[in-house]
Amino acid sequence: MGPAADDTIMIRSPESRSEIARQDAPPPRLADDDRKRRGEPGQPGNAVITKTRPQTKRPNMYRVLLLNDDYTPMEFVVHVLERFFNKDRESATRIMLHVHQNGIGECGIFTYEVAETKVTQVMDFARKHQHPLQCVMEKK
Ligand code: TYC
Repeated sequence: MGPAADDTIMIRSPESRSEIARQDAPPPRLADDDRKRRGEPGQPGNAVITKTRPQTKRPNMYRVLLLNDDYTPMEFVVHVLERFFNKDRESATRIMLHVHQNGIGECGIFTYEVAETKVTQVMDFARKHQHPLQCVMEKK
């Protein structure tokens, strides 16, 4: 069929053309497994479930904490926070004073292996300098 008798030609936007294409098109052909899953008649066979699910579980996180004691010098604790927890002097001092006044304080939150490494590094460093500083981790 060509143009209408009055020679009017309708110009359609791409959107309305695709609307019509969708109405006229046959339903999409189903793969064999789709027919089986929908319980339609077909060849008996071995259906393999291929549905996937995003594997994006968040890792468990661990707080690394410093404990207060009466002997470790304040300056040593500030140095530990700068060296192993990448704190600037101001935040390191704030955290050290928090531990000094409250008995315990958070240095950072990490995945298990990173937290474990930080605890080991701090404990080894304190022992090497003969300070009784304690560092622990706890699951969030
Ligand atoms: N309480 C210690 C002092 O007065 C300082 C200190 C702070 C020690 C924090 C440990 O985790 C600590 N010298």
